[in-house]
Amino acid sequence: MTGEGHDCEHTHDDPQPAAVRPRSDWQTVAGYRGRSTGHAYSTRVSDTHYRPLDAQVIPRFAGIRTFMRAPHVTDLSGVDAVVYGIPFDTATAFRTGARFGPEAIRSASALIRPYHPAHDVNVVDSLSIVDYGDLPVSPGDTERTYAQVKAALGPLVDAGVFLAALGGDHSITLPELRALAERHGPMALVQLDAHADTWDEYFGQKHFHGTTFRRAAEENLLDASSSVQAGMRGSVYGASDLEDARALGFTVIQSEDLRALGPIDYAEIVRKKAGDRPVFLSFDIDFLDPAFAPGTGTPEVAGFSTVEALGLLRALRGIKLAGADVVEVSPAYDGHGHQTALAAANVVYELLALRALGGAPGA
Ligand SMILES: [Mn+2]
Repeated sequence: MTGEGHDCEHTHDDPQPAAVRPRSDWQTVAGYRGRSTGHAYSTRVSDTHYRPLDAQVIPRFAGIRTFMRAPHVTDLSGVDAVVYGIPFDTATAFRTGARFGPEAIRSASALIRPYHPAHDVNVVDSLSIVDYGDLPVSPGDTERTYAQVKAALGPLVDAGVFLAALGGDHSITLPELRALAERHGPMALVQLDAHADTWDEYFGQKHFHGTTFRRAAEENLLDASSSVQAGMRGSVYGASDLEDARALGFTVIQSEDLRALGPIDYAEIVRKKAGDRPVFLSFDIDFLDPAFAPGTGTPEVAGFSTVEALGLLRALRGIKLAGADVVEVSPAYDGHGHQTALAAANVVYELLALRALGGAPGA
C-alpha cells in the first residue's frame, strides 16, 4: 500500500501494532481520539487501518478532496468500508446534474470529524475507511452503465467491505443491488425518499430513476415484504403510484405518517420488517425539504428537515447494513452554503456509524 495523503496516524507503520480485537470490543475503543488503537476485525488479513488526514496537521480546508479526507485506495486489503462515487445522471426525469454529486459530497465531507457523540462511537477507529474513487459510467446509456457498475463492484462485494455509494441519480441503486444480492440474496430495503420509484417505465424506458425499486423487486434483489419505503409525498400521477408500490409488497409510509410516527416507532417498523435480512439503505436527498436540500433533481415541498432525517437514521442503530447510497445530489441547484451536499455528506457519515455499530450482516 502507499502512504500518500495519510501520513499521520496509520497503524501499519507502528513498530508494535496493537493486538487484533474482536468485533464485540468496539465499545472499548469508542471515543478514542489519539493514535490508532489497531482495532481490527478478526476477518481482516492485514494490520492496515486506513485513516483520514489528521486535521491538527493538515487543516480541513487543505488537501485533495476525498470522502472525509480518507485515503484514495483501490487495494481492498485492510479495508472495512468503501465510499465511492457513481457519477451518472442521465436517467433523470427533470433536472440533470447529479453526475457532479460525488464531487460535491466529497468537498462538503471535509468538515466531518471522527467521533460521533450521539452514538458514542469513533467511526474511523471502528472502520478502516477508504475513498475508492468513482466507478466507470456511460453518460446517456443506463443499461451499459449498470453493467459497468456491477462488474466494478464484483471484487468489492467479494471482499465483504461495506459499500457506501455517492450518487448519481436514483437509477444507480439497481446495479448496486444486483452486485450485493449475489452475496446476500434478497435484501431488506430501507428507503428514505420523496418518491417510491416503483413506476414500470418512463419515456418508454424500463431503467430510469423512477423505476429502480420495481425492477429490484422483480429481479428478487430485494424482499419487498421486508422493505420499508418512507417519506413519500407531493403530487403524483394517480393513486396507483403508491398503490403499485404496496402491491409489490413494500411497506410505504407517507411523509405525514412518518412524521406522526417519529424515529422510535419508525425504527421499530423497520426492524420488525427487516428481521435478520441484510439491509440496504437508500437515501434520496429529496427526502429533505427543498429548504434544506435545494440541490436535487425532483424536489418536493413539505419534506423533512436535516435534523429530522438524522434522528430517523440514528434510531436505526443495530441494523445490519450490507450497503447504502445517498443519491440525487445535484450541486448546480444547491445554495451558496452547499447545504444539500453538506447534508448528504453527513448522511453518509451516519450510515458509516450505523455499520460501525451494527457490524456486517452475518457477523
Ligand atoms: Mn428516489
